[in-house]
Amino acid sequence: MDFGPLRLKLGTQAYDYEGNSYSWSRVYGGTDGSFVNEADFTMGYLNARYTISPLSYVKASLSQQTYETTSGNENYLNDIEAYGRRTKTWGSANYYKRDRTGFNPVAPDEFFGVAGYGSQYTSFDTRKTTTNTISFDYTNQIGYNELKLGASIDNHEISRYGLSASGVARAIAQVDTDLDGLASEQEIIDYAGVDGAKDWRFINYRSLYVTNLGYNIYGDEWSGQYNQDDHMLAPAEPTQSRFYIQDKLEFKDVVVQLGVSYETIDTGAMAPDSDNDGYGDSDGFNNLYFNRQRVNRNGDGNGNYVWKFNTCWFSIFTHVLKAI
Ligand SMILES: [Ca+2]
Ligand SMILES: [Ca+2]
Repeated sequence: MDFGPLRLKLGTQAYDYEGNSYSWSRVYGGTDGSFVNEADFTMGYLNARYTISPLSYVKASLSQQTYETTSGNENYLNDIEAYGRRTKTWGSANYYKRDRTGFNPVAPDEFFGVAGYGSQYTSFDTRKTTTNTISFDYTNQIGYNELKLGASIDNHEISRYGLSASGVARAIAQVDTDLDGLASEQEIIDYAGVDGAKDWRFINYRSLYVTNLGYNIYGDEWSGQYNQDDHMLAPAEPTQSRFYIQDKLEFKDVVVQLGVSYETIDTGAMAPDSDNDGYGDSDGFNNLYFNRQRVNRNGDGNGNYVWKFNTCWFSIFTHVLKAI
């Protein structure tokens, strides 16, 4: 297609990866329970170049890229409560000959003359980053000068969830008196009492090194609202921006490049801000309100120390001076 001085380029790229790693010493009776990692990447872009004159042009670009990677036990992957679930059903990926504590499987080396831990892979981790970029550059040749200026904005959305899922299995095993691998409401009440049962799940997950950004602590994706009961958090959305201007001077036997750029990052993070100036402050942090072991982001109910989006900017100036 001929758009005269306008040239467009549209492109896309993607890959999908799945890797398994087996550790025979960890697995009893085969490869069940091994580690799996899945990753995919997609990218699309639109580049435009507009020729203003034989000596000047403008380039602009729009792109989006997404990278997602998840690793865990291949039998359960996203099903956190199934990690290490115990069942007496022979042939099940969840089969365990339990020891008398009820927590642990009997290690294979107690049956056979082999070295082994009798454990399954019990960590889970997933992360996803989407980046949208918009940029433009302008170039103009004026005599000895090649003048360039441009700007770009990158907006990221980052979510992540990870925990030591073996702790979930242990917590369930602690209350699971009928040995079906599940913690029923009644079993939790029998163990922790009616009041204790309300917090039982929260308290158990909290201690498992849970990382949750764009998720609650149980691994449910962002629902659109912060929630102190399950600690639902929004994905991180930092924005980076950059502006630069440079001049390249070409003489007979020397080239001089001079430029300046200005870069910023806005983390888009929330913090308790007591005086509304857009920055978290000691008064805000010193007066956190708690409710049943959760930080209560609603403050004292009178609008004090409410969590707000805080602006956090930083800038880098660079000067380039080069002679060749
Ligand atoms: Ca049960
Ligand atoms: Ca403040």
